[in-house]
Amino acid sequence: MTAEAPDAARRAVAAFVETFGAAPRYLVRSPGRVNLIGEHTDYNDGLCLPLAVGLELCLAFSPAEEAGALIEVFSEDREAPARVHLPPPALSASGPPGRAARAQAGWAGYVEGVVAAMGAAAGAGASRGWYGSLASDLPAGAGLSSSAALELAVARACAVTWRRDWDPVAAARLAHRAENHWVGAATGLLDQLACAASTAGHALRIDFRDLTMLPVAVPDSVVVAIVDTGTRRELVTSAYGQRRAECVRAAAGLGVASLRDLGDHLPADAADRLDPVELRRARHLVTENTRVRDVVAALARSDLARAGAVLLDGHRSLRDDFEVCGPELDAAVAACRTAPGCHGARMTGGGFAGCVLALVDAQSADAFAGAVLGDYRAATGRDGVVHLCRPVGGTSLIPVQEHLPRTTNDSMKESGQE
Ligand code: GAF
Repeated sequence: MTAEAPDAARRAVAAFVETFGAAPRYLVRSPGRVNLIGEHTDYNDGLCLPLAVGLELCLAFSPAEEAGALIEVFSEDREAPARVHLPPPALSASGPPGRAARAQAGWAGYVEGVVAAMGAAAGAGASRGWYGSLASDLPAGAGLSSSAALELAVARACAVTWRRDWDPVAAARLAHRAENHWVGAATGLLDQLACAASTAGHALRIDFRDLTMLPVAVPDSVVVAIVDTGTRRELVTSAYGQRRAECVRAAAGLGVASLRDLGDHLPADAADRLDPVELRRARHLVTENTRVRDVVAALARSDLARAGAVLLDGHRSLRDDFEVCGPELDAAVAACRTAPGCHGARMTGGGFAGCVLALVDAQSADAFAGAVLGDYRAATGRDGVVHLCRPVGGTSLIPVQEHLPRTTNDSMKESGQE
């Protein structure tokens, strides 16, 4: 089936009203992301081209009246709230704290880690608590950055409450520190930057060597179709760390600090200096950076056929050279290729499970979705979900008023709170 229009904002506000008995002061929306091209390049100083999508997490919150209070976040699908006492816990660059220090596991650990990272930046300003309710339309573990969306939403709530200017790049870096040093997931900065710094209608070309960013318009004639294969992975325990280590070994074997330094070609003697696994990893990185440049150029001239062909190349590289594909991801890409209006498709995100994306003519989007889901089911016996997306802007505050449940809205009008 194709997905319903998301309404996380309305659910977050309704949950807040039900839990706290009043309307929230603020509402944050924080999007998920897909990566059009440039996979596993972020931790290799490379290039990538993500975009934020309208599947999002929303956090309704109010600052506490008293300083020195608590941060407390309820989630619609968890019984226990995340609680962080102020002053924020200390975040160490030496690695994730042990279980005793990192009191909360799962989603609450992300809340705790971001409060710690934002608190370190805010210093004595991090004295006031806040309380909130969140709702999400982002499936966890599907490769759409539900974690980064949560991190950035919490960062935004802290910034509002502690009266800090909102700098998307600085916030992304702090959220990334929390993920690396508190949660203990050794990921790159791609997800946080895409969630924080994307602009509507555009993908974001990021150069991880110097963090320069360039919005790249995605032609109005296409949608980005996300095909959720229904398979899930756990980033902390996946082969992600192993791939990172293989890239480091490949760079060392070729005498460069990072694989980006190789430019557009492997050295002629690369096969003599690397083992076969390292050679394949290095080849993916070198060709993937070139593919990012190719897709940026193709989008600039609205050459969707070329952009789609490069996506398909990228998929083959992730499958055969970087070896992070899986049978369901491969079956979903095969289903996309033959579906109406499809220019190209690839797996997206860390890999092994989750989602594929396709560039699809907007006019053919519904026919595309129907064909893909039928073929995917025939190939795997699984039901997928298609989300038809256009690029949206990064984490932002949105008006509370239009998302209030009708009864609350009416009583606020009556009591003159508008
Ligand atoms: C995951 C990681 F979190 C990112 O940093 C990035 O490496 C991606 O996999 C692969 O491109 O989403």
